[in-house]
Amino acid sequence: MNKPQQSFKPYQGPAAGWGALKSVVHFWLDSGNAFKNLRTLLKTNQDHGFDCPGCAWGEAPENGLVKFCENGAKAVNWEATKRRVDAAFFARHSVTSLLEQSDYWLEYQGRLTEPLRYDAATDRYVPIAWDAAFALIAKELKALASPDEAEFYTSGRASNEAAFLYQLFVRAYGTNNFPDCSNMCHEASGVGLGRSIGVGKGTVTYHDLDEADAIFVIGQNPGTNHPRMIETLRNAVKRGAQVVCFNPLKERGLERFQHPQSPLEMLTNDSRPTNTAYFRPALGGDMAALRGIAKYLLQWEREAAAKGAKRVFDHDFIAAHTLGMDDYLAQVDATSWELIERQSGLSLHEIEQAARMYARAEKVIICWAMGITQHRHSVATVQEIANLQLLCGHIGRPGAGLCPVRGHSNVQGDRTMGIDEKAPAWLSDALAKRFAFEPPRNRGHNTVEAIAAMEQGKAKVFIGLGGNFAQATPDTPRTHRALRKCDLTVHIATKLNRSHLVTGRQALILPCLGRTEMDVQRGGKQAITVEDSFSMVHASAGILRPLSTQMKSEPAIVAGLAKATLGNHPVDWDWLIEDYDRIRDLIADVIPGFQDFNARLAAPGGFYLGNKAGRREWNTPTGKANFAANALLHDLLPDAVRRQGIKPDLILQTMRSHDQYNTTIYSLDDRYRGVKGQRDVVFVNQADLDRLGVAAGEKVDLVALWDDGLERRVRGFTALPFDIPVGQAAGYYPETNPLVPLESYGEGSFTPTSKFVAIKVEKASAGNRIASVA
Ligand SMILES: Nc1nc2c(c(=O)[nH]1)N[C@H]1C(S)=C(S)[C@@H](COP(=O)(O)OP(=O)(O)OC[C@H]3O[C@@H](n4cnc5c(=O)[nH]c(N)nc54)[C@H](O)[C@@H]3O)O[C@H]1N2
Ligand SMILES: Nc1nc2c(c(=O)[nH]1)N[C@H]1C(S)=C(S)[C@@H](COP(=O)(O)OP(=O)(O)OC[C@H]3O[C@@H](n4cnc5c(=O)[nH]c(N)nc54)[C@H](O)[C@@H]3O)O[C@H]1N2
Ligand SMILES: [Mo]
Repeated sequence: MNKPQQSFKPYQGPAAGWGALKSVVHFWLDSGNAFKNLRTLLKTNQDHGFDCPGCAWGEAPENGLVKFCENGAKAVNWEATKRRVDAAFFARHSVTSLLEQSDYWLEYQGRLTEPLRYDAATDRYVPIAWDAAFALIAKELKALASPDEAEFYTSGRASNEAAFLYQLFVRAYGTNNFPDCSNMCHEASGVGLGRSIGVGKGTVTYHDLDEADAIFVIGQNPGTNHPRMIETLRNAVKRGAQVVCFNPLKERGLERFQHPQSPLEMLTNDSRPTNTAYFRPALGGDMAALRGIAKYLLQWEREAAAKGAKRVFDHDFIAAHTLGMDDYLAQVDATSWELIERQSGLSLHEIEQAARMYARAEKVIICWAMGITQHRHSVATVQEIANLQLLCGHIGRPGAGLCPVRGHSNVQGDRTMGIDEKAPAWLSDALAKRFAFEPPRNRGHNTVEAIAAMEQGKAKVFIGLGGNFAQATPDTPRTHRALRKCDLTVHIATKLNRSHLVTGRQALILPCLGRTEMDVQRGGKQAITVEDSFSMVHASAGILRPLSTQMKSEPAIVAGLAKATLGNHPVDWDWLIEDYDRIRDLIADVIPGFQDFNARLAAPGGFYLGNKAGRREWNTPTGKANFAANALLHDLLPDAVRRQGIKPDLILQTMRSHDQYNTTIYSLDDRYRGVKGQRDVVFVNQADLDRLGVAAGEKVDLVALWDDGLERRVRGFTALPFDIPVGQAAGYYPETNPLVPLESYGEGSFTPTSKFVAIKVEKASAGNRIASVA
């Protein structure tokens, strides 16, 4: 691992293309497993292959031989490395010394290959036998005054089988404390869509996107985070559809794309546009922009009605399927153009242009991701997206619908399997009926509440099924202190990360198999299943031989935990994991839509779980789709910032670079933004740099504004002049997470407001990179 050269030079090329190919080859060779991994890459997303451990974008079942993208290839090579982190590694490194290393360095060290226990006396991880590890966890869990004193985190890579067993174990143990990555991600989509259309998932399938004549892409950077979506957008532009982007940054993947698997495009260095219109709103300004679109549509609808011309709204749909339009339209009338313009950061002319494209299209799909969901008013914004689509009947028709583009490759499936702190009544009923126990019915902790509970000493055991809780969550120093207060922290993981080093009084690391690896149980070779953003469920089976016989599959680890804690209650855990078909039979009994699960998996590409709203059936208390009459926020700045009485210098969004997967850092480069060899950077408009008296390349401190008396500061960030709207800043996650206050979360979603942090920019001060909270 060489020390990288730092540079910054705006990128001119298209997305993907030669740069992507070069990058794939680099990570492939660097895995130390090049020969095997070529075979591995070709099995990505194929029938009888494994599901890409990257994003949750779906597949056209009929597509050809190569079904991975640049970033999927990075994810595969990263997992399938030969490097290992074992007892010998920890003999060389104390935990305290490892804490000095970067997140990038930690994961680069390789795969976890044996179960490990933290030994406080030597400050090192030392080997522990699996049975002893399970027994230790069981002892701590049984010693708690209440099951609600334990937190069971899930990251979205866990398979359906692992997730189902996990929730079964945890509920049989007695709690609904299921903080999960979705709480920090698409929670607002789940809550908002649940209220509006009765299902917290997207309504479109892969093929709908090929039929739409307008695709709106809001608050999403698919060139990096869902690269296979770019081809869909390019094809849409090619066939004359509108692709309308709302993003404050000019993201390369939303501008031009060169297909790395098209020899002609590569050799002629040809590239194609991926949008037909690009709007750059204020951070958090999308709801105002969408309200503006609705206001134009309403104006045109009234004009059409007066003239007896073709109507803008779909009145048949509205009458048959919806409730609440009048209240909503009253709210639209009551929203002033002045507020819309000020809050959206767009001119009325731009909003009118977007509204025209919307109104002209017969079939509209709206896609969105973290630019929408990580705000205080994200539930209301998601509902505003649904309002628009309801007005014009763009739900439950081919080529039209709602498309929250999910993050982790099985985050949607984990929720389907019951990883949900708000255990729905149907699930508790189904579990009670199928098994001999009464599941808890109270609401458990989400991620923000879990941190608060650990901070207050109300939660004492933390178990993480994957992920990197210490780094992915907000208010980093505070969250670390909360984790350190625990009696026991346990991480089921593939690779070493900082969460493993932020130990409770006792700590364990349990090494698990990844997607790429063969999983052999008593009943033979096993496959797991996942669900993508389009509700397609399919099987995934790894092909690589695991680095060590000491690694266990996630279902086997969960079963081991459960058996040690509960004995053979409510199921015979050992018997279950001999053959995952048995787990799937249980899923079929409990989870709607999974009847004949094992048989249906045989179909190439898997099966469609179905989506009621996609069939115009509304699983809401009213039995109809609901318009939501939310007022715009009067002011996007939270009260806790305004009360402090200091005007923010900038509003910061925290986002992903091209070479990272959440807290996994593949390299310190961000190709499309022209950044090399560095991550402690802040992108700022030149006019703002001038106003703040900061020179390009100067080191600064970023300080968050919040009125609770705690200091939130990151030090020594390099200011980079960037094409970003005035008043905004952008930095990388997780480096900027110390700036996000734990109490700054979405109304109704509890999602940390990672895309809206009010900051001051100060001259760089001396001290640790992250200032510790007072
Ligand atoms: N390679 C790779 N793939 C990934 C991931 C990864 O880290 N790496 N992560 C996975 C996960 S878990 C997720 S959730 C997804 C995340 O996928 P994205 O949501 O695309 O991820 P972010 O980098 O957070 O990007 C947010 C985008 O929203 C824009 N944005 C920020 N604030 C606003 C706003 O207020 N309004 C608008 N209109 N735009 C805004 C930003 O400029 C940026 O382009 O990707 C998944 N796929
Ligand atoms: N400031 C800010 N914070 C954010 C975000 C943001 O945009 N800005 N985004 C949020 C979002 S959208 C999300 S989804 C969360 C992500 O939060 P998490 O899901 O908790 O984090 P990841 O970085 O995806 O987790 C990476 C770790 O997972 C483990 N891992 C990888 N593969 C496997 C596997 O197959 N099995 C198991 N058991 N472990 C595995 C590895 O040890 C790796 O180190 O972060 C959130 N935090
Ligand atoms: Mo996510």
